[in-house]
Amino acid sequence: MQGGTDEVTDTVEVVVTGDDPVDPTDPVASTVTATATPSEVTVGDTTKVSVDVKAEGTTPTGEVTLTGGGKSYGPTSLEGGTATFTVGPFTEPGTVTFTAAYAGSDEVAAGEGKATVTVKAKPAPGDTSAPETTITDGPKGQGRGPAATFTFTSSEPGSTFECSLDGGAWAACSSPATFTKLGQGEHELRVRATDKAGNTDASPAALTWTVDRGKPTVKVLTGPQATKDRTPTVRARLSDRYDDLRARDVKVRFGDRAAAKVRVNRKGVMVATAKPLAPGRHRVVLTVRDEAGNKSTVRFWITVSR
Ligand SMILES: [Ca+2]
Ligand SMILES: [Ca+2]
Ligand SMILES: [Ca+2]
Repeated sequence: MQGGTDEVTDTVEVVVTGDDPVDPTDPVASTVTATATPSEVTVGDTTKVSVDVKAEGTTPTGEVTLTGGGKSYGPTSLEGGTATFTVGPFTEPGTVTFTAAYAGSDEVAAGEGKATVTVKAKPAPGDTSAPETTITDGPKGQGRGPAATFTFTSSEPGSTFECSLDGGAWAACSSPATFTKLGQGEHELRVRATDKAGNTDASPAALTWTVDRGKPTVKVLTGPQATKDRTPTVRARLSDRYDDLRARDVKVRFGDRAAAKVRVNRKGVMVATAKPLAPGRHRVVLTVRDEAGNKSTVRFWITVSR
């Protein structure tokens, strides 16, 4: 390659004659403008960055490379002075700056421009499902206590709770919750959770229990009389306001021995039969305990005659 080209190697002597400089002509300055449209996106989105290269007196040609967000795009040829890039998708929220580098051409100098894209976090998906409420602890069955303590949970962390005792108005409560001065009889606690989005459990958790501070009533029907029966029978009528008393709730002793057999029918009539007794007087102790733990004891003598 000899003269007439722009290339200069160290084997070529360039001889300058006269005052006019030899080509190349000085390239004109470029103005590089990068624009993101849209410039505000959400995680997972892509966007477009268009790069315009302008120069006085000419429409620049050549290539543009775009870098930003840890990626490189292009090089892409200018068309009509413009190159367009699709960038993303963006993986995390923040601000990403893209640098458009125009490589320049024979006539137009290289240049750079920057565009900024703001990436917003994805909004939390709308929570429209209600939490589920569970009472995890509380009084069971029947108890004597005028106070009762409950623990409860929600299927959704951060939930708030409301409690309703015995059909009363819902009131804010938190676990553990204690209710005091409970009267005798059946009680019901209902608990419902509301999640952070405001959804309330439409099927409250409920627990029923009975406060019973009354002793069972024991009325001896037959027993304290003299008998020739070596295995005498004692009969008593048992009742309790809140408990259906069964044989397991009853203990009968004849002297120092437990009864051979104790039965309680559905009407609350107890029949206890002694193990064989020696002739003489024997102390009978009849103890009845209701589910809440209230206890009644009846004592009398039975005489077994010869
Ligand atoms: Ca929910
Ligand atoms: Ca529920
Ligand atoms: Ca009772």
